[in-house]
Amino acid sequence: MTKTAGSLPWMVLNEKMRKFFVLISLIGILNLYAEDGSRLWLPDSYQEQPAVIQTKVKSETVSIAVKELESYWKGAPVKLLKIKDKTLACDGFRIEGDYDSQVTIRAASDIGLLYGAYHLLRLQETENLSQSFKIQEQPAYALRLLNHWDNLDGTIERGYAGYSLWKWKELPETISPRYEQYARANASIGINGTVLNNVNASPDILKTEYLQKVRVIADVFRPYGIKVYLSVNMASPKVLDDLADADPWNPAVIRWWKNKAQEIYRLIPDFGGFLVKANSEGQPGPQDYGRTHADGANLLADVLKPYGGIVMWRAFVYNPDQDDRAKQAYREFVHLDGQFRDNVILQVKNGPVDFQPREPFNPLFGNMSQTPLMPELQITQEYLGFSNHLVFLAPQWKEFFDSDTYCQGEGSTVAQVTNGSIFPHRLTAIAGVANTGEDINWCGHPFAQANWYAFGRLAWDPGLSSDRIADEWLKQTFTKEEAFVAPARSIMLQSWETAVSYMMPLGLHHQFAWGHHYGPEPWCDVPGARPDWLPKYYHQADEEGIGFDRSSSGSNAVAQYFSPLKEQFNSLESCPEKYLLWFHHVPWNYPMKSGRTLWDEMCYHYDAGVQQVREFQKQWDKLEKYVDPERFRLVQSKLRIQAKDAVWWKDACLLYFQTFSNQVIPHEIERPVHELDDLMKIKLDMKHHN
Ligand code: GCV
Repeated sequence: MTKTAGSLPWMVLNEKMRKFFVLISLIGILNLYAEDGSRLWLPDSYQEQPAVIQTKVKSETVSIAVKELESYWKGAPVKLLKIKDKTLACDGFRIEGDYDSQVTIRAASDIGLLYGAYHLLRLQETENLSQSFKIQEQPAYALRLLNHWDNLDGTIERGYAGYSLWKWKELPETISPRYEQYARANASIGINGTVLNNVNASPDILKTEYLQKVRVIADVFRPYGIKVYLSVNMASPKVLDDLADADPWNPAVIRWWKNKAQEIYRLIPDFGGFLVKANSEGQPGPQDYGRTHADGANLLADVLKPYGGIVMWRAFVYNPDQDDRAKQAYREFVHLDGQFRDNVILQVKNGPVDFQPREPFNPLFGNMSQTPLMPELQITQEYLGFSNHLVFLAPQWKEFFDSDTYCQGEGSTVAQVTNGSIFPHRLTAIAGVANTGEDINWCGHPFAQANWYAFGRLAWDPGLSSDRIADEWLKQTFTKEEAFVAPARSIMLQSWETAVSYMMPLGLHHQFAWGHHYGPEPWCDVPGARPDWLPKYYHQADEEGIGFDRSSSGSNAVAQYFSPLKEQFNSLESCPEKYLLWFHHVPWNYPMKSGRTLWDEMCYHYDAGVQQVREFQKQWDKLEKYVDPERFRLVQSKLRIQAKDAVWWKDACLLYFQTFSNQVIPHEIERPVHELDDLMKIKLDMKHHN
């Protein structure tokens, strides 16, 4: 089914067709076999007798709110009121009322009313709404964005749910119905922007031909409050129009970008702005011409400024010539603090290396008071088992948000440093690298949808607990039955720590195979390869011990943190064990808090990870009667893969590190089932994923 730009599905259905679809969806609901996961967490119990919704506001956005409530709200009449109220930031809303008599949603903007409508429906699905209620909600970050690493040929870098949702070849004529479904899903969790293309950006995205396609997507997203942004390649003027160079100080280059901005805004008046990966992993950038990151960012900021656009400049930079990759973003950016235009925001990955299973927070957070910083989280599971492993990421992100930077004394958490409460920047934002693709269930693994959901909810309110988010998602996605929700939630809440245990416990990081980031290859050695792309660079295992010494006697990365954190990380005794091998090279016999030696503790962690996945399998199997067969079996089969992979990780890492520790694996632990030599021969064909 295709449709014309800007129209909504219910507008194109006549009454007969509507009834037909209601019937079809009823059959769908009754037929558990039809549950393919495409609905996500969105409401599905479409009612023939629409709810009573009153409003005087006339806009496409508010019509969506009305339609959603008419279709799915089962309670008393709802009034949507637009009011002038400074306590409601532009996207915020207030809901007051009683399930049985009257509910009023108030907001200062149309999109606030839509967010209020989705919130009300969420409450209906997840809480017991018999009491009267009064809720006020405001987002923590003004801009809540997804980043798609989607290429123009339809592939997705680090995407594990099929090809891209964006059908560039068909656009602008053909508009996939999924564009609107995508917008609806995002709006339901408060996401208000999306970067359509990969940060490893093709200059082609700025060709007129592509901008016309982007315009059509922007038109579909607009009523849902979603702005479109693009990743741009800094060499675009040179590549697309044969300019002599792409030097940000060259007047011809400046003119080129000015004209491009004008062209974009003529097509898309509310275009959000640019995301830039420059001088990183081979991407061109201002340093190619002896200019700084600030020079590059400011050039783009100046051309976007008249239209209200912003520049999100990434701080993901590293260079093999330097001593420690983890220190480099800080080194390149802190001295530029204060030099960026006010419509530039630095986009910083949560950790100092690269979305590893667990990292301490990036020390840039708290260290650039004059520059707004936006966290970049990775929803797609590049380093956490792709779409095969069940890993709920809210606990990882909570650990990050709640980390105390100490930049203004105790209690200066990453969330506060970035949401404008400690450094009062006008621009606040957060990005998540999307895990969506054209798979029918959007994300590959049914539980990977929970990470998309969790990102939206935490971008709105980083104070929400992982428990609450898991609970909400399960109830909306599967069933409200507590006998299902409680055990499934418990699996979700343990799953991240479990994956860390069987992959890289105690601060180990980047032990992935060359060519893909799925399985283990701690032994990997590729002649001539960049040293900082090899696991050995990170584990540093030798006969003495294991771990990267980032203490004051090593690379001194600890010095980039504020006191008392730097002292805490610096000392072997006070460093939290979860970060131990991140900051220290630790002797194999070092006594851990458990009373075990480091070697034994590592063995226990790997084994615990394996045992926990087996436990997840058992718990999941017990839930069969609550879940439709289709999703039940898919999760079941993926847990089998995860269990096998966990053993693979455990055996590979323990057998390999044992060649250095020369110690036995504690006898009470399950024995390895592989030979190291065999594991070293495994070469996965991951072409599709790279
Ligand atoms: C889009 C890591 C990933 C790359 C990714 C890069 C980035 O290196 O493996 O695929 O590129 O991060 O975030 O720019």
